[in-house]
Amino acid sequence: MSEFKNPFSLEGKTALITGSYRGLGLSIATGLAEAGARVLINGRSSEGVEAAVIDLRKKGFNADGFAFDITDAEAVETSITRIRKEIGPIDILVNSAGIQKRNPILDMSVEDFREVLDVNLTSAFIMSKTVAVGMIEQGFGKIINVCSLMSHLARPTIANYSAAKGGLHMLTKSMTGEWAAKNIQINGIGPGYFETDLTRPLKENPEFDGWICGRTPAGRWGQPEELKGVAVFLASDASTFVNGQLIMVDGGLMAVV
Ligand code: GCO
Repeated sequence: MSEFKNPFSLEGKTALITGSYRGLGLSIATGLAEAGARVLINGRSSEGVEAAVIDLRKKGFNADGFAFDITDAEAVETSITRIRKEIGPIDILVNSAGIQKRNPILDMSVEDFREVLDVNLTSAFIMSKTVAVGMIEQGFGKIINVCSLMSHLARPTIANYSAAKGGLHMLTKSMTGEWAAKNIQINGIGPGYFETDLTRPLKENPEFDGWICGRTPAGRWGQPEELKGVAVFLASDASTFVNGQLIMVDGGLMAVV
């Protein structure tokens, strides 16, 4: 009988996850580590990155940290060169970094629009085009873009975030058009409403909390650990013919009016 190879194993793989010292990014990084990957934690805060790496190592995972600004093309180039030299090739890139600056459009500053687009969309362009060079050289790679419910739907006060996440969905498809033939699989994950620091003001608003629980068929908010499985699937050999897709993890919200 042939030896069974677990298609979901990430043993021997190195994954770089942006914005991963907390929130959904940290949960995704933890899930990839649990599947056997060496995980590279990123964020602008060196203290936050260091604390996350220490905690992951305490749990027995193979983790390192690289604090750099993913919106700065030069810093990205320098950091990816350093990672390739100190760690080795990057097999999996997760573009998870994201910020939120809520305001009605008429009250939203151009700066707040630009900053959200920069962190939530342009950073994924910069990171992916930099990391893809090595993936093309080695003949394989995985890019996972953390999109959103807002890649499909809008709601008042988050025009910047929705424009960014809608763009990230199309960037996922654009990367597929150019890199799928190089054996790079590029896909998106679309979280619904999850309990994180970013959504805490919403969860703590009884009216909004009640609306989400009523609007979501599962009747509740998602928990960060519930993103691990789809991230491992898209990062693994179980998805080598899955490309350009956006897999919603939203408790059914997109499926039911
Ligand atoms: C909001 C929230 C959402 C969630 C998530 C949903 O203000 O409505 O911040 O944008 O963060 O993106 O998928």
